[in-house]
Amino acid sequence: MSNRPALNNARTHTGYDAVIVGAGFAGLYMLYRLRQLGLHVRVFESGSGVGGTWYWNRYPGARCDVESVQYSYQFSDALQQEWEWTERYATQPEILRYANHVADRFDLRRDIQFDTRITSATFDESRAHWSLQTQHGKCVTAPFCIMATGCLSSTNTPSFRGLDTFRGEVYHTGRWPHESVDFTGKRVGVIGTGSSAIQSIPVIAEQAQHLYVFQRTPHYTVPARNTPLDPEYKREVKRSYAALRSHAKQMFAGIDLRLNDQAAVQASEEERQREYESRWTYGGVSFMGAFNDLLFNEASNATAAAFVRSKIHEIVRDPAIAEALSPSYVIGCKRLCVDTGYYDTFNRANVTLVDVSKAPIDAITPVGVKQGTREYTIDCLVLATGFDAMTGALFNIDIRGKGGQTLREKWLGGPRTYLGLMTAGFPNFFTITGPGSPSVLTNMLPSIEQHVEWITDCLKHLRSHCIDRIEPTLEAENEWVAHVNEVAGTNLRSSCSSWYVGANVPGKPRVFMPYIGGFPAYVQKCNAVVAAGYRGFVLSATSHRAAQVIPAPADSA
Ligand code: N01
Repeated sequence: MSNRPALNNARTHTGYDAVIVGAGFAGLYMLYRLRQLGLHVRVFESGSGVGGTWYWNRYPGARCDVESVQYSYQFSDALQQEWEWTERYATQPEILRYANHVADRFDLRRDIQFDTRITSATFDESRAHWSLQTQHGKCVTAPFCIMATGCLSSTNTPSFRGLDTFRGEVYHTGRWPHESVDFTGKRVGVIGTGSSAIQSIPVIAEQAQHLYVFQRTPHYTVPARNTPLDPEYKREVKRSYAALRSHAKQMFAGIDLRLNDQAAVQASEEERQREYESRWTYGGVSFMGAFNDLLFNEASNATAAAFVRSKIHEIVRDPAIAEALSPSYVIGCKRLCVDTGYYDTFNRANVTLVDVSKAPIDAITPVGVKQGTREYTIDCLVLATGFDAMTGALFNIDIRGKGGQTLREKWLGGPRTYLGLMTAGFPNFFTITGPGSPSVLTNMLPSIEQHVEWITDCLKHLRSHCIDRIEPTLEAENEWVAHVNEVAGTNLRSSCSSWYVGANVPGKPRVFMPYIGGFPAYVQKCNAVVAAGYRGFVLSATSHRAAQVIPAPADSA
């Protein structure tokens, strides 16, 4: 055992200073930082390898829609200088190679236990530690429990009648097999038309004998314009990485994007068309940066939505299919998708769009998908039906805080956190990119790094002050939840049925889960809380020290 100071007197010989659940980008970096702090840490990962979402989401065409030079860690300049991204948007295999490279480069694997799902986490008040149970019946203890379980990791499989009777293969985009899947000569059905479907449909269509796309709601998508990265561009990025990263941190989504600080309603029709056209040609999510009011003003938003609809009608030859593919709700409300050849795929003779918006899928039969009296015969079924976002992965674990209260009970009406980092009644329990933080509305990598660094600094602070317990006050939490809801109410993103509000999972409370105040403002708030001595948190020592209560200020929001 090393001579580093232990964080908690209650640590047992079987215990760790901290347990991290998940070995995706959040878990890997958390392990790296806590190890640097000298802590004895164990990571538990249900998969057989690192990478989290990029370990599981291996569906055809999977790639990130944040540009590769930005969707990467920045904590190590040596790492960002040595790693070579090959394309503007990295494919899933390339991102997974990167995650593996990070794990090896920083020698992280020796503290990660793979193929081990955590089934429960219980706070033991008398010993002030967390007891975690693995699927193999083992128990580990640690004073600190850190959830790096991801925002989009618990898959959503709708309860289609007869699904278990289907005789062909069923795949979920979020749990794609590791072996290669070949659809050549097969009749394939894809249910869903979100980001995962929009990326996989053009690739599956090229292989399949026939592809049926079952669409409940059309999603807006813009072209990626993916391309191999030019060596000179890469050299330039590497020369100026620090400036790029620091500029990105000042941007709303933590991404260095071209934003136009002009309102769409103030621009002329001609200016608007020019701007939208230029962004359509450039490609990617910067389309929504065309004007600064697209997510705040319905009339402005309608101009961008109409532009995309006009593009769909330009690309798709059959006007009825083009119309069926055209969304009518606010653009950007459901997450904007980024595609390569999606709309054009519907010009293929071997692709059929099936509208299930008015007449839903009745059942899956042994040989196909049934809608009313019509049955679509297929050999393979792809469920691109998304995730139980933000809370699903946490609820899959039986988490119990003080007094045996479960997280499920506490969040019955929707997630309640302070800063998306902690929740009252669950001391020493952290959620990396948890609900109530910007997370999924931003580039996940800088958001992960910011949370990991905040938690690391927090544990360092506790140790240097001989404090072994931290928990938000209910008052601070209530104020934060109210602020998160208030900000969401001002943004058009909360105006439709999306996974942001839990609408895709029957029975899930309709609450806008991420914080939509923007990355820079959020970081400022987190830093201000620390500068004020962990305002809104109760810091206490289990034994001889009196609790320090730092009250939440009126302006904690
Ligand atoms: O999931 P989704 P996803 N009957 O929830 C449909 C990230 N991501 O995996 O819209 C019929 O968006 C559902 O229909 P509707 C990204 O943040 C990123 O595609 O609810 N259809 C919808 O069409 C993304 O937003 C990347 O009416 C049903 C689809 O299934 C998030 O993950 C790539 C149904 C689900 O779409 C989730 O994306 C991929 C039913 N009963 C994902 N139930 C990149 O970085 C659901 N649907 C590029």
